[in-house]
Amino acid sequence: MDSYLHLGEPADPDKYAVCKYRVTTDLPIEKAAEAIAAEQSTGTWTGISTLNTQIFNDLGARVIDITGDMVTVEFPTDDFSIEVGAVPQILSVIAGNLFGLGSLKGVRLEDVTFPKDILNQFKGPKFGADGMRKMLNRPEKPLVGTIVKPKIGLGPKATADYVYESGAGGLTNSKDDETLVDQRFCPIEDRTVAVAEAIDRLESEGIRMMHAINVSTRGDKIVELAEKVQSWGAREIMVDVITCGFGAVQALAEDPSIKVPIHVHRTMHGAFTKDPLHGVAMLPLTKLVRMCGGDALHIGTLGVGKMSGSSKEDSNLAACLGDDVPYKRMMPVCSGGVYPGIVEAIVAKAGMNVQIQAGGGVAGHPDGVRGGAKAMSQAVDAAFAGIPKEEYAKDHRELALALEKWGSK
Ligand code: RUB
Repeated sequence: MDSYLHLGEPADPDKYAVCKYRVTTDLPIEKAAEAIAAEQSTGTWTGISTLNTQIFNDLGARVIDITGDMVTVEFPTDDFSIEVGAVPQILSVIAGNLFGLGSLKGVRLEDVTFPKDILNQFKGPKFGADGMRKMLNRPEKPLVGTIVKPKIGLGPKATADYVYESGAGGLTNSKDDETLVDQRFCPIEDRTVAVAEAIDRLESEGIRMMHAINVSTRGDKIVELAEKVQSWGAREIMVDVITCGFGAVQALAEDPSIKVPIHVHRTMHGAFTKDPLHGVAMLPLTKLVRMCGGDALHIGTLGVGKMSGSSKEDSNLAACLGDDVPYKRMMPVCSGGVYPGIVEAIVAKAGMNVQIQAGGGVAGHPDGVRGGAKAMSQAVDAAFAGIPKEEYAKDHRELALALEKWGSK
């Protein structure tokens, strides 16, 4: 049998899924690379009598490049299930057993590029960034939002009041936090109805706003819950993609009865994205969420906010907004430790096609939620106009108070 090493052969993105793995090993790196290609396609730890040349040639993964610690492996399209849009099987191929291989000290999937045949199996976002902007009548400025805080504890009326105050202060978006779904202190039906009334009230005052209700639940119930939430007046829903699975996003996006955008939270991603030498980078996850139909996705704050991350997250921006895939653009959401003083820095990195949202950075404002919403909104207006925040704050009291309380970057 031939080797899995095909170094120097050009990648063929029409016939193969091309993956980049960062590998840490005591083995010669070629051996480690071969072990990955073998384990993830036709091989195992020893030679086997059932593997013939045809199977090996047709389905064997190929290591086509090794540069430093980065190994590029391509997987033939036929390694993937013919079932349309089968993310679990795709993940088992590109991000499965290899993480447990004893011969590797660490391995991290950094990127994946799918062939057209696979991309075309997916539908992408129903609304996407442009659809959301249209619904909000906000064509150019960054969307600006909040996460209702405290994360848990407010009842339906207090949540709706928070949303109303946020909209009255100028925010375009608000959302449930990732741990709030249907607790006793805030039943989802009562919350959705109360929030819908608040948003209707804002609309009657000429203000458009969206609030994402978190429908994260068991797989066999999520579409049903989203339908209910929609019938209670929700105009946007939220799903925690890692805890619910990509299939949940896909089921919601592809179900014809769901007619509202899907905000995708990535809670738990840090378990496998945080270690720079082991796990899965955010980029493959971003690509998969867009394929599955997320309309907006958290991508971090590009190294500026509270969650760890770096400017490498720029690649996530491109994966949300790039036109190299046959889908609508997905709204990148910058969130986690955001406050008015860092909005300018986020916009400098992310550009204008972004949703910037703050929880504590709104609810912690000295003037309360409306004041915090105004300060965030003013910070976005300043960045949009290219006016330094300190300058803008001279005649915008709420922004001035926020800069005084939290400083800036
Ligand atoms: C933000 C918060 C969110 C983060 C997660 O609250 O609780 O769950 O957005 O961020 P606050 P990400 O604004 O008070 O920090 O998924 O982007 O890492």
